[in-house]
Amino acid sequence: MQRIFSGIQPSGIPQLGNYLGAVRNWVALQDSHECLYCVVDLHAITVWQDPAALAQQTRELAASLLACGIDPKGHILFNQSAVHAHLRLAWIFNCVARMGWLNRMTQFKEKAGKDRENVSTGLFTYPNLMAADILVYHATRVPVGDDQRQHLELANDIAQKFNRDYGVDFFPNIEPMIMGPAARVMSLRDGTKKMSKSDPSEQSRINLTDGADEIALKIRRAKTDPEPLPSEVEGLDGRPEARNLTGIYAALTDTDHAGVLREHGGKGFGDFKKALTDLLVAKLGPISEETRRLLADPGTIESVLRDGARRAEALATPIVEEAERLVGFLKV
Ligand code: AQP
Repeated sequence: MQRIFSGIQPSGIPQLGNYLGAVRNWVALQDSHECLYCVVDLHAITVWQDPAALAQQTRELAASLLACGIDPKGHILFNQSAVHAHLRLAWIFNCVARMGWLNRMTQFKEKAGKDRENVSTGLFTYPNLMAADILVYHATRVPVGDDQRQHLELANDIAQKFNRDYGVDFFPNIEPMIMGPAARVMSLRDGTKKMSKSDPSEQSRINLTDGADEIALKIRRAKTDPEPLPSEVEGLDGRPEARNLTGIYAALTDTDHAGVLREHGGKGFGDFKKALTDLLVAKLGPISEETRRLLADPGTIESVLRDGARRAEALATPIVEEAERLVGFLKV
């Protein structure tokens, strides 16, 4: 069975893009793969996190993943800071990766924006830690949203350079698994910007904890254009907001843009938004309810994470120790 690793940051409440681009696929992959799913709190602090909120966000995210259907007994669910092997390998990778490679990362450019001199060095070296997260388990498949493709290419560059530098065939090649019509869900306020849990505008995203009224309001306010929905997919060209809403609908009904337009082409946004709201409420309602139920017992969530960390550590330790031996560290 192939081993999968994937992570999600406890940097806020998980949003619809996290669910459609990642978590929903994580659940499906449990049937056919050995899965490690990680709440990546080390990554989260690459941008400022309120210390009083971070631990609770970690619990909330774990609860939400369990509510979505992650199975912590058949697979492994844990928080990153609890398994030190990630950091040991990340340091080695900091010394393997080249500045030029990291300089090309579009996520860094987007997140740093004009304030490049003032962002943390952790934000810059984030892809090296991400490579370590995956390779410390010799995982070969990584289900992620489309936005992470470039980071996975970099992880492969790091693995290959390590193998070349040390004359070994130690780290495997990683294969991104980018799935579904909603591989990239866009902001409800701007169809050219990705939906994000840390977007300052609450109206830009659907949170997995939103109730029916919040979902209805956010979809009603979602930016659109004055034209009705087209009947053909080509009619979505140059209409990013229309494409985004039909993409969300398609992902939730396991169809594609063409399928949605066959059903809704020619309708105005008023009608389509009503149908989309009903669908979102039906799909997300049970998740938010179960998340709330789990959060009432934080001790159980913590013990799930503790057990996952123990099992993850047992897999990662021999691999990081071998990497350290290859590098030439003296074991005393
Ligand atoms: N809008 C999105 N569409 C599709 N997939 C998405 N993912 C995130 N946003 C979208 C996927 O969710 C997984 C976990 O992401 P993450 O939380 O580790 O980091 P992120 O991609 O930076 O997500 P956010 O919500 O935008 O977080 P913040 O605001 O903290 O930066 C990844 O597989 C990602 O592709």
